[in-house]
Amino acid sequence: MPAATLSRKNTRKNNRKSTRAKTATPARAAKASPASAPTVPAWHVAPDKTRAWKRLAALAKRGRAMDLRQAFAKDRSRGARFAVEALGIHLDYSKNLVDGDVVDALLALAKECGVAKHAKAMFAGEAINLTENRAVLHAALRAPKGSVMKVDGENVVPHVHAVLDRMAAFADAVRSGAWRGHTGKKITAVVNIGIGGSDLGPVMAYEALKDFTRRDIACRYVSNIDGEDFYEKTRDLDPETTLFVVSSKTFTTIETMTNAQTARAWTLAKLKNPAAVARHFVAVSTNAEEVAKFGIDTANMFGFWDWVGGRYSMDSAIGLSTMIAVGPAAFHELLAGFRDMDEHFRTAPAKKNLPYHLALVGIWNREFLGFDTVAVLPYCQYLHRFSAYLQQLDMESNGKRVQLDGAACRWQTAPVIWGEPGTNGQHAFYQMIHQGSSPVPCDFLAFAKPLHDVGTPATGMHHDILLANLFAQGEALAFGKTPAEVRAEGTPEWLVPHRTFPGNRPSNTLLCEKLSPRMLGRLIALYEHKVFVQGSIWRVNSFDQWGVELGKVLAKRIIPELSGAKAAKTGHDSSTDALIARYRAWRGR
Ligand code: G6Q
Repeated sequence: MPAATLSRKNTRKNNRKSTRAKTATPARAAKASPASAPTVPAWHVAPDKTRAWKRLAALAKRGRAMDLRQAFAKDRSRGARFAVEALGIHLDYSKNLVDGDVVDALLALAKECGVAKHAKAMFAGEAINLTENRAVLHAALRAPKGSVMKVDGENVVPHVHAVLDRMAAFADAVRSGAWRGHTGKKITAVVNIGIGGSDLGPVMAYEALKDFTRRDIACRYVSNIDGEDFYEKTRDLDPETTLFVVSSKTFTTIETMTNAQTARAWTLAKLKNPAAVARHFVAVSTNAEEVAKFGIDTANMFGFWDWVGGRYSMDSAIGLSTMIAVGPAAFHELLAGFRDMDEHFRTAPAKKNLPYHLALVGIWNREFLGFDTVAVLPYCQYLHRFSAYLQQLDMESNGKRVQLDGAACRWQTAPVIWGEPGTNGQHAFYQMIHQGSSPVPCDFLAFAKPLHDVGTPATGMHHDILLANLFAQGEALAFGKTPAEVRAEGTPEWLVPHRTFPGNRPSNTLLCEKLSPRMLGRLIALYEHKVFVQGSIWRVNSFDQWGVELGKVLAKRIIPELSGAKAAKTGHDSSTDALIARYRAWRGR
């Protein structure tokens, strides 16, 4: 028997075994939104009802007038005083417009708002996603084997590890070549089809951990319904050596399902035989029924659970492409990093707690100083998708305007998150950050030790130049350049205002030791918990996303109006009607 056939048989056997394991431990049935409003725990105090909030409001005037040059001159230890370090991550928030009173009041705010109690409820598997009556237990995805984390009285950790073990067996089979395509060839390209939470995390992680990936298997990510995405990502691939991972929690998302159908047709156009689907498609989903309907053998399905939100799922089976890329051992290191940060968040006192500080300074900037956006600026090319990932994590979680009980928020919630890697951004939009009319708080992020120390003292050491730029940006934003300093350089008087830098522009610097799967896990969990602390204080449900629904429903109605043979009487507003008519005309319909 040829080796390929033998190993294919073995993999089938493994899958059969693991399917049995999966069905023996069924995923908890999805719950529906409760019919009547759930009770919000009494300790979930609205922030503006706390003493700390009033204190912060009183301190805001002082914060807005703060001069960072003076603050640093007065307190030589400021850089060390307003910094927290844990797990190889040094967070310096001293270049924000804060003083000891502000930090004390922010910590008191977290306490009065019951953040620790809320976190305890989350880790205990309580249904803190109140509008959907679901537990929020992404922390269980990285819980160690043998530990206990319960949802509805059931320990979910064994289920998590059963799936992780199946993923590892599958990833190893693909990596070793034991898993072959329909015509017996080795897989050389893995294409993840997914969108939103089923895409952004896996892409970000693949890019971030590229140095840890094998180069003989390329991973690509198709998300957009725009056919150009599928076209470009597959145009140089061979169906015989391509494996599609269809990643969709619901398996009903129009973009993903359409791309998956297109991928199926693309595969069968060459391989002809529908039996090829079983060798070239696997699914990651909570919906076995839809997976089977699509034609994927549920033996090739990797499950997760309704207590994992899409944007918190990259360390679940949604990370299958990541695991294939970096291997099971490195994926487990990534999980260990998440776990390190979970433990730190759960157990470190708020005063020394990284997620608390990042979150609290953010609330100060957003609410009390009135800054609307945050730029996340990694000085690391491998993290070039990190800001895009955080956009969803932060804005889909906390971009809400009503509280848990439906009352309007009387405070600002999620800022706009945006960013690009440094130093590229410096040559693009930093002008606005330094001299624009609205200050933009920045999170600078870098690793002290490079993965590749490129350059020589003679040609220039890339990493030293990179980090020097990062430190310089924080300095320039905080301390600026006064008109007197500009004049002292002999600048003509009329040019002085143009060349002056106002300073007092806030930034955090996150200096980490070295990028690794473990460090990446720590960083992602740091931001997950930062978002949690903020959502908790803002008293919003960080785990639903009703705001994405309306557009989807309207699009479904418009699709036939665009493609129908005859223009229908659509009855939209005059703007939408005219746009539809123009589209049809230009498409010759
Ligand atoms: C994330 C959101 C959303 C979701 C996508 C894809 O928290 O719920 O971004 O991940 O809409 O959904 P499916 O995985 O169900 O296709």
